[in-house]
Amino acid sequence: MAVLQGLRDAGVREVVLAPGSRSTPLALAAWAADRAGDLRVHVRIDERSAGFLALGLAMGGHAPVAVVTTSGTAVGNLLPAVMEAHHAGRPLVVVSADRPDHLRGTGANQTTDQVGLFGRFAATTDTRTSAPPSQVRETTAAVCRADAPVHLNLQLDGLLVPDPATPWWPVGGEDGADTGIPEDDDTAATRDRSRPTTLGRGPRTLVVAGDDAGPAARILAERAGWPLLAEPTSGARAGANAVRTARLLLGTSLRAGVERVVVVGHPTLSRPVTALISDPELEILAVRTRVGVATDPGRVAQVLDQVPRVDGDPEPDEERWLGRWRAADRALSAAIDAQVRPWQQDLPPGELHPLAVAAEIGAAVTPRATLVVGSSNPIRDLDVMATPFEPLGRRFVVANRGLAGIDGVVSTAIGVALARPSASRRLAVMGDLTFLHDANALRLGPDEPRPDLHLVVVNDDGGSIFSLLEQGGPDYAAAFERVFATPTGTDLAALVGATPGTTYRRVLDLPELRATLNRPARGIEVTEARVPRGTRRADAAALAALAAAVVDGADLDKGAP
Ligand SMILES: Cc1ncc(C[n+]2csc(CCOP(=O)(O)OP(=O)(O)O)c2C)c(N)n1
Ligand SMILES: [Mg+2]
Repeated sequence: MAVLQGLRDAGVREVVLAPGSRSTPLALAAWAADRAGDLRVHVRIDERSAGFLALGLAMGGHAPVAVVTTSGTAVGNLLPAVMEAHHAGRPLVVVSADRPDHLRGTGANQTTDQVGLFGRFAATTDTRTSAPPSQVRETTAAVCRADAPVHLNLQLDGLLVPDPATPWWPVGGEDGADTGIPEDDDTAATRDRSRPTTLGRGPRTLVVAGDDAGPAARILAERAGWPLLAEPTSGARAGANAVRTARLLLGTSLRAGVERVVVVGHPTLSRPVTALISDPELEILAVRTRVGVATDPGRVAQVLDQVPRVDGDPEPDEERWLGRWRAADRALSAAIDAQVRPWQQDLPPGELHPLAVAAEIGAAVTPRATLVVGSSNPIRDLDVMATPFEPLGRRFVVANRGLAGIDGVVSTAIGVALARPSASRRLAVMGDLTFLHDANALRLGPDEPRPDLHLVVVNDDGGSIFSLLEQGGPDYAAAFERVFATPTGTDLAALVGATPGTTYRRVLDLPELRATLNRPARGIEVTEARVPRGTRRADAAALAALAAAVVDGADLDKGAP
């Protein structure tokens, strides 16, 4: 009970619990706290999923979330979520039950060395629960951090069940300390109060906003009058300076004009952007993310603690620079949309084009909506197809980009949806393998909180991303399907049908997808959109050619001041 009180003191309101024997006192106290309305408990059978559910709850709620497990391999299953939380700066509190330390190394059942299990990703605080409750409570509260995962390992000894005659949680509720954790944007840019660097005028500058960059990147681009290359989960993909097709435009002659780049957040989605921000010929300024690491894969950047400022009005050359990117983006966006339409029409009935699906998903993110995006092609398709939003729409578009794993995305999406009950709609989109990796996330019991969530599976029966890489070329074709694409042929209707309380629908065309997403979800609704996989390479080449043709064929200075 003292542990859970300590968690509550530190601002924890959501606890994810996976069953076990050693964690019995925690489970019963959590159940009682849930009944009292002091904590919300989510029970899961699979610890890997439980870890990512906690991560999603922490992301959506901007507060630390605890995940409680029993001893042994149960704890090890949390490593992927802890790694992601470490790299993305999310407040995850792992509470693992353990045997008393005198039993370690004796071969006692389900006893391993849990201390230091998460290595550098989360430090362990090894705690004897036989200590006075006030001390356990204080230690617990002190361990929780707002910007990183932590591991509390509890040595539990003796009788594990509480006295049935005394309350398992204080009667009459708990007055938890206020965490002071901000409700919304708490990116590194807004947390650091030191003086920002002021950049001079003149160099042709791009602002690159990667994952979790926050609105400060957009505000810089707008104040400075510079083009903004904002990834879908940057929180900055909005306003007139955001360039939808930036990734493709970097493959054209526009790229040669770049002299300076300001990198905010954690961009990971494309090779052209990585090459740009690694270019030693350019002036690169990279702002530290919330985990204190600037994205500087080429080790060429000047690292800044916060988003820089710029004084004065844009020079005429800077205005022309922005005008060119915007004109190119308008023309290329229209050309891509005009190209995707016949691609869609040429498909057999029932198949959708992945870029058309991405455009629909982007359009479905209405103000105050939430969207969780899986790794792999769905987020990259969104990057090319999603029209930048109008600013201040309070959209919440997130992904696990700390390590870009395809594990745990369904759980993360459920967590984010549960943490944002006032969202106008809750959406998730991911590839088929990403969905299958975490299909256990759908298995939740009848008493568990269930979000209303539209979960779209873009099903191309395998991993299409690899076909865009070198190994997708003709030289490796013989091995490709088996060792990279890994089609599974899974019947998603049957899989989802086997999980009570979850509904399945396959959409056969774009209007059906649109209508589905525009209808409020009731519980977790899985929508399957089948898309082709074999056309990826040809489509990517066609888009690159289209970008070159648009930029070379248009007078981009027309209409510029
Ligand atoms: C945990 C984990 N394992 C493996 C990978 C490598 N990986 C990246 S994308 C991908 C395939 C994803 O397939 P799918 O979800 O169907 O998306 P698609 O590429 O087809 O769009 C894999 C295996 C990863 N990112 N994370
Ligand atoms: Mg796939």
